[in-house]
Amino acid sequence: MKSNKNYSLDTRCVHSGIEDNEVGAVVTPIYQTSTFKFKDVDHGARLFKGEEQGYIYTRMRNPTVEACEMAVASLEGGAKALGCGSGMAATNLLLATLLNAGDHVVCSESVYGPTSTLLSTVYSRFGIKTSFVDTSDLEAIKNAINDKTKLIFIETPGNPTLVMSDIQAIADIAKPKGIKVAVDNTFMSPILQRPFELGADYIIHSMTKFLNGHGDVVAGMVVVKNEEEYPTFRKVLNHIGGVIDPFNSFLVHRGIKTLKIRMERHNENAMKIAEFLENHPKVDWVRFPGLKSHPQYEIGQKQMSGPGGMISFELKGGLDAGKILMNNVEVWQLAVSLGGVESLIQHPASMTHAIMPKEQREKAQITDGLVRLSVGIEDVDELIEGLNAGLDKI
Ligand code: LCS
Repeated sequence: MKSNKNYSLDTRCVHSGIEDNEVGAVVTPIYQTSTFKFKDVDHGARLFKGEEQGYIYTRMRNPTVEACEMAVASLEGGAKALGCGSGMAATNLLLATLLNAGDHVVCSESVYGPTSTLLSTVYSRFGIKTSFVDTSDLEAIKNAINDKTKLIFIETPGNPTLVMSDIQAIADIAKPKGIKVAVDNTFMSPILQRPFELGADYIIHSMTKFLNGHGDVVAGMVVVKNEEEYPTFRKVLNHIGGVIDPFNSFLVHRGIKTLKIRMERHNENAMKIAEFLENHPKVDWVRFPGLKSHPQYEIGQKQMSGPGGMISFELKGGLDAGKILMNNVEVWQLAVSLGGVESLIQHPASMTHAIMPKEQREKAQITDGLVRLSVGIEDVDELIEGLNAGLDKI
């Protein structure tokens, strides 16, 4: 898309990142090459010196990867994006670029398990301390900040509790203190939540989820709001490696074309399923951003344009009932990951968040009986029937 015109998200999903190429291909081709030929020695030297732009080596730049990066940067309204080999690689790139020994991070306590352990077991070894707090509570954030705080990392809605944090209010606390705000926007995608417009400085994605949307890729992305910060991020990524590859970039870029309509269907299906569960006699409680019973319902209404496809709930029979449900559902597949066209069911305490210490899980309200759904785009009545196949057995 050459024009600078501010196209709608619908149009950007289809067209962003597609650049002219020599043969006029409508879709950016897969440049499945590790390296690129120089015209002569001086040309190679100029590229390395940065005197001339061009492709050198795929860890540094690749046209297929760039097309995917441009698409995500465009959708998020950021200056640039950096494709990573997984969502965790994206989080690692963000932390490795921003933090120095002695720095302090404030992180949402309800985050994807490995994000929490990356900070508490890897970055802690380099002298970086993290306070895990309930970031839906602005006072808790203010109390956690100290004069070493460099970064507030929020995941909203948080995995798996769907606790929501007010991005704008958090940016308002951070900005006067020179603290940066990063948002993991994986659960919402740029279609449903726009962190840069709310004051965030960085966005990360596990593109394994909604952005790709088809359960066949592991990939991540860091998006930076300000162009000036991009070269530093690029340099760190070039040196720590962990880049996305051309084929996965192609697949994610293809997935993005249908992101808008997929998110609409995720919203609709999940809303109906959350209401069904909330009214079911065997269900104790449901957490879903679209339900008025959600403790941060108002925050969701303010900063999200849809509730998304993720639901957490607990059955009255706790973990034992949850196991019967998960072992007997139909259509739903018992698997981790999320955000794909296919509906998945899983048990966070023994699966995605098993790596978190039990006390930390309990503090973050990741109860042993919590069941998490990733609602896909199938026929919603059949999804409900599929859940009933398990619920009836309890
Ligand atoms: N951020 C969030 C919010 C996630 O849910 C995940 C993965 C990641 C980052 C890391 O992304 P990855 O490296 O896997 O691409 N969440 C998973 C989950 O809930 N089940 O399996 C993976």
